[in-house]
Amino acid sequence: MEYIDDTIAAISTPVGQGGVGIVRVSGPDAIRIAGEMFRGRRAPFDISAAGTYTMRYGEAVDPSGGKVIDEVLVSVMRAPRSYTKEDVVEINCHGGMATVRRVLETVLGLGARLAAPGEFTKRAFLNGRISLPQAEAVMDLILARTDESRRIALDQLKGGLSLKLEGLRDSLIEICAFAEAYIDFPEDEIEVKTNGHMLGRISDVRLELEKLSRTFDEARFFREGLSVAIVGRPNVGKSSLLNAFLERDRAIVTSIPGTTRDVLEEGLNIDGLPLRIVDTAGIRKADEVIEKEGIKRSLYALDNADYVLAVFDGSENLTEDDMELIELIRDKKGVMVINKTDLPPGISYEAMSGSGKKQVRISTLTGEGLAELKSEIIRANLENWDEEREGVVITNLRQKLCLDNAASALARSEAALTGGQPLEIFSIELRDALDGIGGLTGAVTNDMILDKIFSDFCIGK
Ligand SMILES: Nc1nc2c(ncn2[C@@H]2O[C@H](COP(=O)(O)OP(=O)(O)OP(=O)(O)O)[C@@H](O)[C@H]2O)c(=O)[nH]1
Ligand SMILES: [Mg+2]
Repeated sequence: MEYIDDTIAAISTPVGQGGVGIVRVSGPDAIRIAGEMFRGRRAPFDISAAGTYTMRYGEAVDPSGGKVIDEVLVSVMRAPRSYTKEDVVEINCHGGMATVRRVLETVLGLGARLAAPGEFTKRAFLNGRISLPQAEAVMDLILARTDESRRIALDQLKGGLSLKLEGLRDSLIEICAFAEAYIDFPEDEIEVKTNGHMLGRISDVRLELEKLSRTFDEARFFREGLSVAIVGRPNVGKSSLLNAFLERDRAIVTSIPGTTRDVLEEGLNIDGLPLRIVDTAGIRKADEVIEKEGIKRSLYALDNADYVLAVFDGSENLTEDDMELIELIRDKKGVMVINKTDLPPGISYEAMSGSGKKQVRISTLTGEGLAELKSEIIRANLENWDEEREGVVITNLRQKLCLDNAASALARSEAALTGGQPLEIFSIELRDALDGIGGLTGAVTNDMILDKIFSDFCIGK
């Protein structure tokens, strides 16, 4: 891995007005540069004499003319105990755009290079201070908007995921070495007993990888929100359900079928799980242009939702439109919501049970069943979450793909072994799995992948 050993600098605080702005400098010249533009407030002070983890109050000056740029606090963190494991200096100045920029320009004028997005964190990774998932957790933490996503990112920053994967990798390496010893000494026929032992260990690792991979969706729900579409034929009470969830009259509700014409999205929080809930136009055979367009959008929302609430009117018999909806949602994750339980029942529950989906009976009018519906949404989407939130979770698609690749390579290695194929094939698949895991943690990687990961970061981190 190519490592560029120069000094980089960037503004680490958001660009705009703020109380304080920070220019961060990292690399072999960081302390020299800070020294050349710093003047102690009362007595002269040489930054290069400052101890690690110290902060100095003074003025940033233009080294050419000696003009004062701003009052500053300069903190010094010496290698290797810094964010990047290099010498790091942070110049705290007033947080105005002109001031922060001027300080940065001065630092660049003294020989630093403007840092690329994520370059400080990339150095922390290349210098071995953090693993790749930890680097990604830094970005997740910066982007976290809910308390739960903050907690997930922080957990990953602690390095639990890499630690766990390292353990799994070690046990695969052992099996691999074992198998390769047999390849090198073919006269020692591999025993059926050892075969079974290796198979058992491999499938244990594969199950662990698959379980980790599944945590991705659930973690994503916390980060981006679970998208929930309320669908059904007209007049069953979809908009009423949205309003009941939000506890306000957000959507127009009337007794005229076809009231809702467009999709309507709102944010909602259930037990800390953020939902993006969408009310849609009633789906039926329609001729009118606006309604047809509305229904098109309903179908799109249905397709794109993580979870659907299929609403039915419990006071009426199932109609053809209802039957078609049941068909439409057959392969979607979701629940049947039977509304209007305050009215005399007219629906045949048996006719619905063929769908295989769970039914929840509610009345948006009286509020009956709403709590049960909420807990069903949580239950269905966060089945293993309680257990997982204490452990490690997968937070991005890159990590998930690495895991899935590793798991399928392991499945192939198992098939090779049980199918009596040559051990070479078995060992190639095992090595593929090892590469998948190594790619996740960053033990095996290349410049292109790293550039892709870090280019998504913000500048100054
Ligand atoms: N009795 C009773 N009436 C309800 C209930 N929920 C909704 N309604 C009534 O059903 C009618 C339709 O409600 P909406 O919420 O507009 O139905 P919708 O599914 O959004 O209808 P479209 O927008 O036309 O697709 C209104 O007159 C509501 O007052 C309920 O739980 N009980
Ligand atoms: Mg409506």
